[in-house]
Amino acid sequence: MAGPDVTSPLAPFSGMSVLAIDDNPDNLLLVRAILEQQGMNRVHTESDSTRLVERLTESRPDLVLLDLHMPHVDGFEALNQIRQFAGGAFLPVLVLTADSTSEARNQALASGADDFLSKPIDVIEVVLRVANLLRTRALYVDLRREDDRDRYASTSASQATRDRISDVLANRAVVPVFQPIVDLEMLIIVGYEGLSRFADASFGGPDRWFADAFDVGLGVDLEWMAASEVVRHLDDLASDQFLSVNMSPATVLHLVDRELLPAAACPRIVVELTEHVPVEDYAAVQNAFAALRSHGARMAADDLGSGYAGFRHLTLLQPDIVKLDIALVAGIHRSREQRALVRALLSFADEVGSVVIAEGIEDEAEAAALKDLGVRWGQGYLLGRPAPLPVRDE
Ligand code: G
Ligand code: MN
Repeated sequence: MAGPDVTSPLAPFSGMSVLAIDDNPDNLLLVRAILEQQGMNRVHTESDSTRLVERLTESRPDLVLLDLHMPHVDGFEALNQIRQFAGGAFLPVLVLTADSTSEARNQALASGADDFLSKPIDVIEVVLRVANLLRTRALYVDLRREDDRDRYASTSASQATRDRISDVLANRAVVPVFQPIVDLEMLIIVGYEGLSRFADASFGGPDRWFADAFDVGLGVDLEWMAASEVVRHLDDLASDQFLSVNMSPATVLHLVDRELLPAAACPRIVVELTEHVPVEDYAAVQNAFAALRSHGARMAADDLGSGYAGFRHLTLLQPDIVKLDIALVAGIHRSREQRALVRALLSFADEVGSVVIAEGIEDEAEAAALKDLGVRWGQGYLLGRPAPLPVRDE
């Protein structure tokens, strides 16, 4: 037997499996001789077409060479069986037959043959056509392998994320920090926003942790746990200070079936509806919040001016508190447009009885501009960074 011929068009495919089906053993010998001469080393032949499926199963071919006129199972029936066996995978079939009529050719091609050659055969043509079909098959196999690898990688990545979040949930491994909300005129702390910090920052900041949790279906659980850890500290605040907790719309809905805190604590609680996720059903959010609200809890529209939160959001949510996003606040002393927007929102809030809090105040100039406009409460690095609560002496 000749070794692989590197100059053969079939050289790159020498390890691929070929199955030839023909009721004439002489034809099979010829096909085998041609292919093996070109270096193909997995050539299988079968003269009994009733054994087709069995041979497909054991030889796992990358290409089938198929005769048309055979007793019992003819080429057309064989094409059917091959398609069924392949089950949607790309398994090329080259029909090789003594029947040179155009009817036979067209019918074979219409029945799903990928190529058609009739006798007398030209050895070079057979080799070239086989090479073309195997090249496409190799491409298909490669792509499918890559696809499987990607799918595997992404399932194992999300399994790792699920494990990481589950760990945090099981150990309640989130640290609440508190950022003061300050009366800009009197410079006294009127309340705190509770935020969450995660010990391992290598996966990103808190926003990333919550987004990852939502990706693997654990977002509500993580937000709920974080909110519970925040409200546990309510009694560490002065009794005239309020405490603000963050929730996504999906988490707010669970205020119906889970208890966040006793009714008596509600008057000092603000639930900030984070606005990085759109609210799909305002009525559901209102209903879920109704019980807490009836006990005196307030709702804040968070991050106004950043994402989805627009006028429609304000009218449908009817928040008690409007929190202006840092995007509206940063550099406000230099921007007539930002001041005009804040003035409009202040007037709106005043009209409907809400209070405005400016977030992300980083310097005196911003604080002064906001105070001039009439914003009563502010929050930001200038006034205090998120931190564990100071120990209070009673
Ligand atoms: O979406 P929400 O407003 O709840 O997010 C508050 C986030 O903003 C926190 O992560 C907090 O650390 C951050 N933050 C608070 N004050 C400031 C500030 O003055 N400047 C900036 N850049 N970020 C702030
Ligand atoms: Mn917030």
